[in-house]
Amino acid sequence: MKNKGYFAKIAVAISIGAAISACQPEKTSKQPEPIPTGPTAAEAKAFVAEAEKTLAENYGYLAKTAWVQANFVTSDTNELSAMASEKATKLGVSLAMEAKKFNNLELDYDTRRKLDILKAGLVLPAPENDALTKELATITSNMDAQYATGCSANKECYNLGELSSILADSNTTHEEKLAAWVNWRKVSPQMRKDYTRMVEIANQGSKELGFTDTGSLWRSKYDMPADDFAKEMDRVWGQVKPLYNSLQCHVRAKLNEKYGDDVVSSSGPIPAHLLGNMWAQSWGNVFDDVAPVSDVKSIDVGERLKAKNYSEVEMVRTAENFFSSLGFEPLPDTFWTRSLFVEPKDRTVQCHASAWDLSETDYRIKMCIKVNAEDFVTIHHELGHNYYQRAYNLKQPMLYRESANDGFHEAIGDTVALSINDNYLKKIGLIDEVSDERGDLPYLMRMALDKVAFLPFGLMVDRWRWGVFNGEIPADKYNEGWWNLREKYQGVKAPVDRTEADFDPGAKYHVPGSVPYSRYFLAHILQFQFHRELCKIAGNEGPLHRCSIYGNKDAGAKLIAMLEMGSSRPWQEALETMTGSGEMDASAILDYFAPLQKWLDEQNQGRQCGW
Ligand code: X8Z
Ligand code: ZN
Repeated sequence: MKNKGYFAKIAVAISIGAAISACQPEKTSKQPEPIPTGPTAAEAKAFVAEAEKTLAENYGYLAKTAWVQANFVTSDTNELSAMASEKATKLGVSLAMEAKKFNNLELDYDTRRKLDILKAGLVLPAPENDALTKELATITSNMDAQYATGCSANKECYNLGELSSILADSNTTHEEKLAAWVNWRKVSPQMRKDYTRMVEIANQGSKELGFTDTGSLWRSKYDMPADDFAKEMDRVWGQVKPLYNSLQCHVRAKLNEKYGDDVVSSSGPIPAHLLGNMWAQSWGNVFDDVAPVSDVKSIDVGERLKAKNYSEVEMVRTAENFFSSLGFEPLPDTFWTRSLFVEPKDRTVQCHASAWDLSETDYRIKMCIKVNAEDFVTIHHELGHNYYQRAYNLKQPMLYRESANDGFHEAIGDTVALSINDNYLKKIGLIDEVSDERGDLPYLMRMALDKVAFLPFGLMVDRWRWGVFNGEIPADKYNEGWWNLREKYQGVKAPVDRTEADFDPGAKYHVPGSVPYSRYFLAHILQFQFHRELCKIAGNEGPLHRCSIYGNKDAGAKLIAMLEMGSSRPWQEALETMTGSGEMDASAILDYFAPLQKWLDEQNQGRQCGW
């Protein structure tokens, strides 16, 4: 599965520590007291081998329990899943503790790297205490189920898909949008108590593992010191912020024109319910309100899919075909029989899209697909996870069966989806004509509304969690802290007064689900770096947004080679293999949007930007 962190990969606690300590020499009274010696390099190696074996043996059970829970959300599956995750956490903690014992040894590269992976593998470590481990597993499973079910404490239930459609529709009134926005946030206040407790327990667990808090544990997974990683994100954000500010400024001006000063001010943050998305994280749905005027009609992929009567499964087949065109093997038959593509009518499922590897041959996605452009891209996103999983599962030992860093995992499908442009759509018969350069600005605007608008959201979610975990945002200021960051980074504000009776972070899947979010920020930068490089390999000479790598086996081979590395080398090396440089670099996204940036700057002349 691809959302719970490494130790979601494991199930049953088997103490391998016992086997290792049984190898210590026996003491006898006749011999002199031996000088106490620490563990040896050979023991470290043996421990790692045993850990990989244990993890592999236990992976399938946990994965299947989680799959069943996400596909049939009931109190029973919830309980079963909590039991499995409790055992997995215990095993994860015991392996991490054991791994720490080898801290001071000189070791070969792989043994050291694998020990480091074991030490930082958990997302929410519990302390070594049975009751607390059980409590943590229970509250996290409960929050997950509450989000999937969409019911408030007083049993009013909401359908996120339906509410999202109201926000996405540029013809609904702002009052209707506000009601949809507020209603979804009635689901989360009940999570606040559990969330607070979760933070306490996970922090205690993180401390036992030697981290100052859980946020520091999360930041330590990037092949650099935790503090440097936070600075690295800031550096990259600094590169793209001017582009974001220009976009925010233009969108605000257009929404101000549409709704008037009483609803959208022309100088402050934008009310969050008017940006076409439940969390104002990507703004593609306000395209019609903000698009450059052009004499060529801009292609709405969703409309084309509907016009051609695409089914949900056909959308997935089309995405598979793209990956096949790059040289990836087709997905196994079981992918098609075991995945969930359409929201079932007769039961509750966790509709948030995800991709799963249940074994080395069993890959699936779970998605409540709608026939629209956004979901078409998300399907590519999810398949990117599956192809990554298969690539490293077939080449790497258990502890390297992960992406170079979690941002890489999130970037692969998106990279491929950057090639969904007119040139590609014509090749697959979805459109008849490729538009000339008059179509460029509208196309870039569509892309920016999704990709550039996302960046500060991708950054702020974990700024909030880091603050929560290190105590800078105390439990009685969770909501205030959330909206301060929303405003600071995104220039977006709550459309109505919020108080600490609300728990708005809980209305975003990844918060109750404890899925770290920095990965998406990284992915939104990396995918443009990958795209630029793959386009170069494909011999593209035109602007980046007109390049499609569809059908290019050389680009595919480059991509596959990186995926097969899994997490065996530091991510900087994986990046270098792919792009020739190990630096995360926003110049690719800036290159891509350069024509739009120019246009936005012209539009914004005379407007007061910033908030
Ligand atoms: O959660 C996802 C994927 C699954 S990893 C659908 N994404 C983030 C979100 O929906 O908030 C993709 C983009 C950001
Ligand atoms: Zn993803």
